[in-house]
Amino acid sequence: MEIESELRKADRDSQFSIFYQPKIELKSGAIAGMEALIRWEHPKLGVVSPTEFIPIAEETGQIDSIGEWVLYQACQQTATWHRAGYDSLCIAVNVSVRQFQRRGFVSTVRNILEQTGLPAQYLELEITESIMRDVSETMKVLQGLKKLGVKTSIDDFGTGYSSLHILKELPIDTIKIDKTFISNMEKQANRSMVRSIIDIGLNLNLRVIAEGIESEEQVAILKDYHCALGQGYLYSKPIKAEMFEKLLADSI
Ligand code: G
Ligand code: G
Ligand code: MN
Ligand code: NA
Repeated sequence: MEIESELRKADRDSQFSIFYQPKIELKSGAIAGMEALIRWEHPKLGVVSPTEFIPIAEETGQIDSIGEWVLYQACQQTATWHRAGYDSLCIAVNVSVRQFQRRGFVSTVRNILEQTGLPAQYLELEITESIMRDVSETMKVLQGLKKLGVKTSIDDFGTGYSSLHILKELPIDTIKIDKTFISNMEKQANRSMVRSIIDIGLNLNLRVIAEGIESEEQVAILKDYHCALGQGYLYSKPIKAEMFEKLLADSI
């Protein structure tokens, strides 16, 4: 498979980069943090989307080292921004199930925090609902991360293997409402769904973030439902670090 072998050969530091998409406090409009999203530009293949290469990397196991690379870069960049004065920014990093369940994952995270100097409470790991398939293993890892002080979030919430019974037991911090619910909010049924998800989150003392926000109408509804945080093209697409710095400078 071409992608697999090209991925193996890829010089990370020259072909991979990380884009950042801001997370916004809906009430104030302030930037609360950002999500790190990997980008791969191959000299011949051009830009390869993560939706294409991440599943392959998950199958082959390459995700372990790619994921570590992302985590390190994202923590290092955030620590740099903290030193520049933006010291309340939180960084969210996507973690594949395979990576999350790999032995030693918690130590890897601890080492990266030590190496980069980023305090643990400013790191959030985004994992999907499929981690709920192996509750006892998931519980151990989540407890290890919690002990470290790292935050965790359930990404694409509402689209996957989800059990409210399990959700209630997991030591997580945030649920991230999937963008498919947000994009269809002009329909009453979808609005009710969004409202219910937010209420579940609030009742479980979790933070709730809506992703895929593209209009002011959506923001107004989400604020009305007491959703604290949002993310989406209305605010910004995922952008390069230099562009993100401009956004930070302009937002003061
Ligand atoms: O940025 P974009 O919308 O193209 O991302 C597409 C998909 O790739 C999303 O599901 C996103 O979570 C995933 N993705 C992006 N960066 C990473 C990463 O660093 N690690 C993992 N595991 N998934 C990522
Ligand atoms: O699975 P995950 O939530 O990590 O994926 C994030 C993906 O969603 C990224 O590829 C990002 O580019 C995309 N995304 C972010 N905001 C929006 C938005 O407002 N609209 C749409 N359609 N996609 C978005
Ligand atoms: Mn995500
Ligand atoms: Na998502």
